[in-house]
Amino acid sequence: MTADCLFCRIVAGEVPARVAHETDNVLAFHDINPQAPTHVLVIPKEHFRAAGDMDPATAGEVLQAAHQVAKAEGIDEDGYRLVFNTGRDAGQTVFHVHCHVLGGRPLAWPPG
Ligand code: IU
Repeated sequence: MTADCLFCRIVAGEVPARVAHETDNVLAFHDINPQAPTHVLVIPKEHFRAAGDMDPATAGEVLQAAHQVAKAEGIDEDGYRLVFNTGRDAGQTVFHVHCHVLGGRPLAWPPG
């Protein structure tokens, strides 16, 4: 736990979140400012700054959970997007790695 990290505080139950999925190592919750009909964030409970900092097992669990969220939300058949914003140019604002699960409408490409 990193005391000044918002997502660590969500994992600790100190900040409320609408949980979509949880395992021993991973938590998924609905984004507070959704950009699509389904917008869920999947995070490892352990604090890592960005995607490349995760060990392979944790990264795999995050991806597996993201797919389970997509199935549970009913967006797996029409399609969905997984996004790890990494660093300033990508617009990362919370420095506890999170996988955005976006779907429920056609998503434009390329991203802005
Ligand atoms: P980013 O990839 O670091 O830009 O995404 C951070 C996300 O965290 C963003 O979509 C916010 O809406 C979301 N979020 C949240 O769900 N709850 C919060 O309290 C805060 C940010 I601050």
